[in-house]
Amino acid sequence: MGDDAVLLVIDVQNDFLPAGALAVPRGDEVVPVVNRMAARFANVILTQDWHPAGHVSFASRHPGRRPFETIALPYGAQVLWPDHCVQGTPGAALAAGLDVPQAQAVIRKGYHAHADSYSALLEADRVTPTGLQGLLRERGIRRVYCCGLATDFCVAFSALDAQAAGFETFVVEDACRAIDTGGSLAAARRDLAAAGVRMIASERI
Ligand code: VGL
Ligand code: ZN
Repeated sequence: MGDDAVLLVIDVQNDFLPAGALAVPRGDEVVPVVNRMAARFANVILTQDWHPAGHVSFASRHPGRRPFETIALPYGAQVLWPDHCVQGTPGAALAAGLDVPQAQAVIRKGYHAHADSYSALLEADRVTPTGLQGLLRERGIRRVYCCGLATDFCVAFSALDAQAAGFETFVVEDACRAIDTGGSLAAARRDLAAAGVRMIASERI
C-alpha cells in the first residue's frame, strides 16, 4: 500500500487472546493475518489498551457490579470489564506472535483513570484526543485500514472516529475478532455501515 495508507493494528495484546483476562474468542487467529498484511503496508501503527490499576472500566472498582454489566458514568454508558491491560503487566504486552517490527508508532490509550478509550483517536468523553489524528494528518495519511481486537469495541470505535475525521476508512474483517456482548457486534456492524466505513477482506488489499 502507498504512502497515504496506514494499517492500524488495534490492541493485539495478551489479555485479549484466548488465555487472557478479557479473552476475545479466537482472538489469536488474527495474528498471522495481521503479520501477512502488515508486510504489504508502507505505514503500520499499533495501539495498546493501557489502563492504570483500578481503572474506571474495571468491574472490580464498582462494588456489587459484575463484568459485562453496563453502568452510567459522567460521559455516558460504560460496559464494565474484568481487570485487563494494566500498564506494564504481561497481559498488556503485545501478543508474542505479532511480527511487525516495522511499525512506526505505538499509540497507548485508556490511561486516564476516570475515562475509557475504545477509540484510538478520541476518549470516551468524546473530546479528549489521543494525538493519533494529528500524527496521521502530519504524515499525509488519507486511508486507514483497521484490524485487530475487538471488532465490536476498539476496532469499531477507532474506525468510526477515523471516518468521522475525514479518512477513508476500512475494517479488514478477517483480521478482527469480536467480543459480542449484549448485541455489541450487530450494533457495531450497523454503525459502521451507516457511517460509510467499508468492510474488506485481507486478500483484497
Ligand atoms: C477493548 C474492551 C475493553 C478492545 C478494550 O480492545 O476492544 N474492549 N477494553
Ligand atoms: Zn480496556
